[in-house]
This record gives sequence, C-alpha cells and structure tokens, in this order.
Amino acid sequence: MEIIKTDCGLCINCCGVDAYVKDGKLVKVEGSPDHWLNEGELCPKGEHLVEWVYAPTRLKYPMKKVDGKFERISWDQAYKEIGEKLHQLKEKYGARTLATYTGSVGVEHFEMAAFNQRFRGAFGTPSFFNPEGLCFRTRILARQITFGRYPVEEPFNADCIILWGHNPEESYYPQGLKIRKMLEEGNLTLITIDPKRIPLAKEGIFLQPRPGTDCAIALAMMNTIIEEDLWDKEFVEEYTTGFDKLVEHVKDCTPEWAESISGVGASEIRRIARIFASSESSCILEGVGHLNQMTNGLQTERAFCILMAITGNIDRPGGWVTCPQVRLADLRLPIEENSLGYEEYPVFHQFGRRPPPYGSLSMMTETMKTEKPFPIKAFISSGSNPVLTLPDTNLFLEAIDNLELFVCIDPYMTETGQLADYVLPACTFLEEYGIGGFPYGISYCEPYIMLRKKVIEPLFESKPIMRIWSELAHEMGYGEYFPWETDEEAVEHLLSTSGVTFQELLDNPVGVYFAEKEYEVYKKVKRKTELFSPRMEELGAAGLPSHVEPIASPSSDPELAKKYPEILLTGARQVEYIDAQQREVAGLRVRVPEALAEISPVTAKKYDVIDGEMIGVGTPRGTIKVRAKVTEDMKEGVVSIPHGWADSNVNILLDASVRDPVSGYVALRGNACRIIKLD
Ligand SMILES: Nc1nc2c(c(=O)[nH]1)N[C@H]1C(S)=C(S)[C@@H](COP(=O)(O)OP(=O)(O)OC[C@H]3O[C@@H](n4cnc5c(=O)[nH]c(N)nc54)[C@H](O)[C@@H]3O)O[C@H]1N2
Ligand SMILES: Nc1nc2c(c(=O)[nH]1)N[C@H]1C(S)=C(S)[C@@H](COP(=O)(O)OP(=O)(O)OC[C@H]3O[C@@H](n4cnc5c(=O)[nH]c(N)nc54)[C@H](O)[C@@H]3O)O[C@H]1N2
Ligand code: SF4
Ligand SMILES: [Mo]
Repeated sequence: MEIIKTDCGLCINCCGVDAYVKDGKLVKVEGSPDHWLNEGELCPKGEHLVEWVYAPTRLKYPMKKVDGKFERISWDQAYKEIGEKLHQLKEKYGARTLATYTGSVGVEHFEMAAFNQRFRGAFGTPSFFNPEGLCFRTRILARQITFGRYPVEEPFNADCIILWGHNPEESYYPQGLKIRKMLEEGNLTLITIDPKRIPLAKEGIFLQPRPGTDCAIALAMMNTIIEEDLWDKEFVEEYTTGFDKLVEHVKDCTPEWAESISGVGASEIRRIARIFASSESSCILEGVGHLNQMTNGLQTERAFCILMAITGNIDRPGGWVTCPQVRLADLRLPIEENSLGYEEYPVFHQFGRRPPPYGSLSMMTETMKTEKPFPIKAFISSGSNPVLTLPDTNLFLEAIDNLELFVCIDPYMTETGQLADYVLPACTFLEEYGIGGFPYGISYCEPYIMLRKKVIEPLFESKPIMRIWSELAHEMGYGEYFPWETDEEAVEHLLSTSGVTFQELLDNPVGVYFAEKEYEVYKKVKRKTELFSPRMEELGAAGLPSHVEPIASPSSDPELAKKYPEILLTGARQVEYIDAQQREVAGLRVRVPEALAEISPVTAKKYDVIDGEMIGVGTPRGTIKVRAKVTEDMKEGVVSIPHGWADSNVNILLDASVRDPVSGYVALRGNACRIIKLD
C-alpha cells in the first residue's frame, strides 16, 4: 500500500490528506497528521473521498445529445464538432458570443481558471465569468479600496473574534476546530452576530440581528468607540485619512439608533464595541460571502474594514494581516473589449489598475436571454452547476434555451450537464496534478503552498481539465498557445515564476512556506488607509458606508410585505456538502437526506406548521416545496434554506435583478418570502 500526501481539493480549506493507494485504487483516506491546519482531522466530505471519487454518477466518456438523449462519442469527435461550431458562431456573431464559466471549483482550482482564461483569450471573447461575480470579490475589493491591499484574517492569534455571519463548523471545518481549541484553552472572547444561534454562539456573547442590518450595527460600534475614546490614536493619526469625515458621519449612529433597525439591544452593541476595541487583538471573522451577498454588501464590508482600522487591528498579529502571495505564471492573453458590467458597476470593474478578468455574473444570464447588448450563443460551463447554484433558476433555464451550443465539463453528470448539448468528463483533483495550499492567502493568512498530487490515474475516459482546454485549442488552431503536453508540465509552468519548483514540492509532500509573514506593513507602504474613500465617490458610490434596507425585503417594500412578510436567507453551508455537490455520496446523504427550511417556533405557529412538515416557500419569482425544521435557534420571521438541492431548489425563489447597486451582486439573502401551508 502506498501513502500519498496530498491536499484536499474539495473546498477552499485545502486540508492535508493521506491517500492510501493499492493496485492503482484509492482505498482509504486520512487527515495528514503533519499538516499545520487540519492536524489529522477531516470533515465528513473529506472522510468520504473514496466513495465520492468512485460514485456511479461519474461521467465515463464524452457524450452528445441526439434527439434528446445522450450518446457516447469519442474525444476526437467531441473536439471536432465543438470546435467547428465555435468557429461558425464566431463568424456569425463575433467572438464575444462565447461565454465561459468556471464555478467555485474554478476559484480554488487555479489550473482550471488559468486554462479557461487562456482559451477564451485565444478565442478572443471578453465573456468570462466565475463566482467571483457573486462570492469572494466584494470583500477583497472593499479591503483594497480601504487599505490599498488585501489583508486577510489571522484569527488564531486573536484574543477577541467576532464571528460575523460565519459558521465555520459548517463551512470552514478546520477553522471551527481551532476556534473550539482556543475556547478550551480559555484565551478567547467569542462574539457571534447571526440571525441563527449557531452552536459556537453558545460559547460567548450572541447578538441576533434582523438580516441585512449588520452595517447599522458596525456603524453604531464605531459611534461608541469614538464617543468613548477607544480608538487607536497612533494608527488613525499616522496611517489613515478621512477620520474627521467618519466622526461626522457616525455621530448620529448611536447604539439606540442601531437597535431600532437591527433589533439588537443598544447595551449589547456598546458592550461588544468596548470589548472589541479594548482587546489586545481583535478579528472580524466574517462569512466568505454571506454579508456581501446582500444589496448593501460592499458597503457592509467597507464598514468592517473601518472598524478593524480604527481599532488598530490591521497588520498586527490576530487581526487582518497582509499575507505574502506567490506569483504564479499568468496565462492570460490580452483581451480588447471590456467585460459585461464595466459601465454598470464601475466600482467593481474600474477601481483597480486593470479591470478584473471576469464580467458581472449577474448580467450573464440576462444577456443570454435578451441578446442585449450582444448575443451569447455558446456557453461552456466547467466546475460549476449553475442550474442549482445561479440565482433565478427560471431565468437561467430560459436563457439556455437561446443557446446554439452548450457544453458542460464536469466529473459527474449534474443537473446542468443534463441540459447540455455535450458533456465532457473531467477528472477529479485526485486524478491530476495541481496547486494546493494558499498561494494567494485568500482564506488563511499563511504563505504556504503544496502540490496537489495525482493519486490515481484518471477514471474511465476522463481527462484533466488542462488537457481538455489544450486539446480543444489545438483542434481549433490555437495550439501555439498551449505547448504543455501533460498536467505535470502545465503545473511546472505555472510554478515557474513563483520561486518554488515542482521538485521542491514533491520533496516536501506536506508543502512549504514560500515567504515569511510580515506585520506592520502599513509602516512601509506610502498609501494610507482610506476610511473615507475618494475613489468610491469618483466612481459614483458613497465614500463612507451607511445602513440601507435590503431591496425587495418586507422592510423596504410595504406592498410586497403584505403578501411576502418573512425574510428569506439562502445558502447557509452544511458540512456534509459543497454547494450542490456530493449528494450522490450515500454515506453523506444518510446524515442529511434533504433540504430543510429552518424557522422559529413563532413563525411556525403563525402558519400552523409543525416540525418535519412539508411546506411551500414562495416569492414573486416562484414557489418550492421543502421540509420545515422548527428550531428555537432561528430568529423569528426568518426562513433559512440551503442551496444546491434539486428537489427544493432555493434559487428558483431569487430574482437576478435584485442586486447590490455597487458590486452588482445578486441578493442571495434578505428578500421577502412567504410560507404556504400545504394540504
Ligand atoms: N461544507 C461547506 N463548506 C463550504 C461551502 C459549502 O457549500 N459547504 N461553500 C464554500 C463557499 S462557496 C463559500 S462562499 C463559503 C461560505 O461561507 P460563509 O459565508 O461563512 O457561510 P456559513 O458558514 O454558512 O455562514 C453563514 C452564516 O451567516 C448567517 N447569516 C445569514 N444572513 C445574515 C445576516 O444578514 N447577518 C448576519 N450577521 N448573519 C447572517 C447565516 O445564518 C449563517 O450562519 O463556504 C465555503 N465552504
Ligand atoms: N441561493 C444561493 N445560491 C448560491 C449561494 C448561496 O449562498 N445561496 N452561494 C453561491 C456561491 S458563494 C458559490 S461559490 C456558488 C457555487 O456554485 P457552483 O460552483 O456551481 O457549485 P458546485 O455545486 O460546487 O459546482 C461545482 C461543480 O464542479 C464539479 N467539479 C468538482 N471537481 C472538479 C474538477 O476537478 N474539474 C471539473 N471540471 N469539475 C469539477 C462538481 O462535480 C460540481 O458539479 O454557488 C452560489 N449559489
Ligand atoms: S474541510 Fe473537508 S472538504 Fe474542505 S478541504 Fe478540508 S477535508 Fe476537504
Ligand atoms: Mo462561494
């Protein structure tokens, strides 16, 4: 039996995995005891990797839809037909008629994103999309706007953590374990701000706000910190600009004002403001996307940045720290045209020195449907399952009706693959080489990189995604851009600018630190922290954050509230699954067999609903059936439903036109809904 030390590519946590391989087959996995983060532990998904990789829903060979049914074809035929069609469509409608989309896997799987982008560059289309258009980007952007760089949470050195719309025991499993350990050791004050009393909320101070009012709470904390002179004089005076404007801006944002908006007691807001400001080191540890995926999302993130700054918790141990990044080879080819959303969402697209490589995802589906401002006739989706994960499912279904070519590249037959013209089998991360760890320090502030190793040969006829893009490119005449013959070669090339070699990573199977972390970076950089942002104003947004009621919520639209009086939250994470994945893994499915809509006993009583009953949940966009879970932990008036379930697809309920006007993100939370008692 061979033991291969690799990195789990299922989610952004990148835990270390010891893979046991016998006769070319993966037979067992364990958490790597020598990996700094997970220290031998694996979450339930990680524990079920063997069942996942050999699941019967794996795509075995390329298939083409003929008369509504899939037929097996060869790779050669697939490349030839897809290539010809793409050339034809480019001729007829121009290059931008091709949209490519990589899902969350394409954010964490650097090679997938890099090769997709190289292909679209060779083809010449600006229409590249990924979940950065609804997930991570807002928080990165708000921090860049404020600090001129991207400081990342370093919670394991903190004395006080605010879990703000973040439930790490579900979504960041190894982080959850470490926080529990810190609590056991008795050196952490934990504050949780969440409409749901999550298990960690029971370990400290808990505030239960009405959804979408977090910015008001943050402003009231600033008000208290300034009123009570708890701000960090040295940091604010030496290293920030705009404090005077901030003082003026928050002077009326008293805790009493925030109480009237959020429902959280003024004394509680004062209490946490004092603890937060006077702890040795404090860290806002927020949901990756939860608070950003609302209509005041970007400005809420700005408020968190300001709170961290005025309390001096930037670039100090336990706060938000600027993490060194590895420079991977940039495979992007120049693209002349701007992406969708460039004009509509200038903060998102025009803030940086160059625009982000992806378009505004919220506009992709609408453009596919309306053909405005141009027709999108070809769509290639990889590492994503948009039928279940894009908000406004019915809009997406109407949009894909308009396509002339729809290709889905995935290791599994998904709900999206079922609707495609061609499905191409990609292999999983266990069957190819890749880059693991945290080269960009996105979720953990550790300058640490690992080789994600090929543990077994690709199953059936599946191929590494890098090969799929390269081979299609060669077929279409773009071969010169894709000289790499294997996935090893491609990964070696990506590492070529990083200072770390493929061989070094093979020799250090649990990874290497590529740089030393530095604190007090603000002392070295010229750019001061901008509490007030002149650039935001220039780009048409407010230079300081304010509370704004969620659009299309019962609180902002009294007419809507008459019919839809409850507040819908979607997508709270479940440790058993990543987004819409792993539902085929029986060992996980027995733990959580279906979607549950969490509601409080008071809400349940209002509709005469009992725990375990099937209910309808409706919005102006549609209705779904889902089983009710009645729990004291959920705030009254809130209905929280996870995403990614085919039989209770919560994205049917969302409206792609309800967006954060600054970031362009579709509101995944805070929308008005109602409960329907079923007979
Ligand atoms: N197991 C698992 N892990 C995952 C994923 C997965 O699907 N499964 N997905 C990955 C991805 S793509 C992402 S983006 C991240 C997401 O990770 P997070 O955004 O951290 O999501 P959660 O951990 O579910 O925590 C969200 C919490 O926010 C609360 N919340 C909702 N609305 C509000 C509000 O208005 N105010 C406040 N204060 N709280 C609110 C919810 O009740 C919930 O407890 O997780 C990643 N990790
Ligand atoms: N209502 C609602 N909707 C949401 C959210 C929410 O909170 N609420 N969250 C949003 C967020 S933050 C995100 S990031 C998105 C995620 O949305 P998606 O990325 O669409 O979600 P997944 O289900 O993870 O889809 C990933 C796909 O990649 C495939 N895959 C796995 N490994 C590989 C590989 O190595 N190669 C290839 N080619 N494919 C692979 C999987 O089989 C799966 O089909 O969902 C968003 N949708
Ligand atoms: S938390 Fe689970 S799924 Fe995510 S990397 Fe770790 S073991 Fe894999
Ligand atoms: Mo995400």
